[in-house]
Amino acid sequence: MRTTALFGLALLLGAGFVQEAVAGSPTCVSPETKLSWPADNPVWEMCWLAPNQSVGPRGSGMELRNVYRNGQLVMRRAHAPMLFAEYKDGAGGGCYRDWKDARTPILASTNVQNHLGTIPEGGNPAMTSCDRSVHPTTSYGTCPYGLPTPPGYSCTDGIMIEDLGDRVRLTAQYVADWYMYSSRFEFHADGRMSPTFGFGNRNGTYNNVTHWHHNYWRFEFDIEGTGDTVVSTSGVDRTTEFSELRDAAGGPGGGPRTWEVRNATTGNGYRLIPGADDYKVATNESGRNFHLTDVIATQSHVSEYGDTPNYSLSDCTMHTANLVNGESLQNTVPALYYRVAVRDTTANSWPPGCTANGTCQAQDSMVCKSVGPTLVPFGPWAEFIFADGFDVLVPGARRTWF
Ligand SMILES: [Cu+2]
Repeated sequence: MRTTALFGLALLLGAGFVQEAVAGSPTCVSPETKLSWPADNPVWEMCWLAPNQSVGPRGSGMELRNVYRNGQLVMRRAHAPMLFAEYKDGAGGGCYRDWKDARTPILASTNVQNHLGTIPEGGNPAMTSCDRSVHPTTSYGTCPYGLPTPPGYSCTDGIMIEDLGDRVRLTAQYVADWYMYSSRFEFHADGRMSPTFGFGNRNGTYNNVTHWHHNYWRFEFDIEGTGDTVVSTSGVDRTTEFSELRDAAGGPGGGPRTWEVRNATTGNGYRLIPGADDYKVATNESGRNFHLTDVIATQSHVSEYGDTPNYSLSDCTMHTANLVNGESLQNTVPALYYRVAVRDTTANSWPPGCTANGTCQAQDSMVCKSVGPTLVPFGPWAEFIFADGFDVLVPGARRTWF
C-alpha cells in the first residue's frame, strides 16, 4: 500500500494538474436520518436509525448506514445484531439472547437530542446508565438515574449526537429487562472510528450471580463503494470466510492481532485494533461454550444480519457455522463481526475455587464496563492529504484535491 501511495503521490506531483475527486454523499430514506459532520464541508456523513428502527430479529441496536468519510463510502452498515447474557454454572437466570430494539431514555441536553448539536458551555455530555454506574452493588434505575435534571436537559429516547470539536459522538441506549446497554460510536476528524459498548443495569436482578455479557458488532464494509473489498488478518489476505480469536493463544496474554479491510484496487482501507479492555475476559471464560470466537468475516447477504433469522430469548449459543460456511472473501462486500464481553463479578465467587477475603476478586457486578476497538484508516487516503495546495501536507485533514 505504501508503494502505491508514494507512486500515486509522485504521479500527481509530476503531472501537476488538477484532479477532482468524485465526492459521494448518502441518500437517507425515512426513517433514516442523515448526519453531516461538521455541518459545512462534512468529513463524515451517514444515515442513522434508533434501536427501535433497526433491522434484524429483535433489532440491532444503534444502526448506521452508508457511512461516508470525505465523500468516500466506508461502510454500508454498522450495527450490533447479537447480544447475550450468561450466568455462572447456569445459576440465576441461566442464559439469554437479549433483544436490541427497546430504546430507553438518555439524560442529555436538548441541543443534541436526535440531531447534531453542541453541549452548552459548562454542560454535561449525554449520560447513560453506564456512565452513572460506578458502585459495585447499587443500581440507579432508568433516566435520570436518581439525579436532578439540569435546566435545558431531559430524559429522551433516540440518538444523542454531540459535536465534540475534534469528533462527533452518537449515543444510543436500549433496555432488555434487567439491563440497559449503551452503544456509542465516535467519528474523529482524523478518520478514526471508535465504537464502544457499555453493559449497564436497569435494576439489580441477579447481581448476586457472576455473569457475562457479550455484544457482537457487525460492520459491513464496502470501501469506496466498488464492491471489491479484501479482508486480511494482521496484514495476511484471506480468501474464504473465517472465524478466529483475538490472539493466537486463545486468551489474554497471547499476541495481539488486527483485522483489515481494503479496496482491492486503491489500497485504501481500515484496520480494526482491539481495545486493551477487549482482552480482559477470555473468549469462553464461563466454560459454557456459548461463545467460542471473537472475530468473524463473512460475505454479506441482503437480510442476513446475524447467526439466525429467528429470535428466541433462550437461544444462548452464537451459531458461528451459520455465518462461516466456506464462501469467498475475495473482492466482495464483507461483513466483519467483532465480539466484546465483560464479566460482572459478585462477592466471593471468582475465580472458581477462590477463598473469601483471600484470593477472590472484589465484587464489581454493578459497575458498568465499557469496551470496544478502534478502526484506523490506512492506505493512500490516510497518508497524504492536500489541504492547501501542493506544498502543505496535513495528515488527516479533509481530502481536497487541487
Ligand atoms: Cu451484568
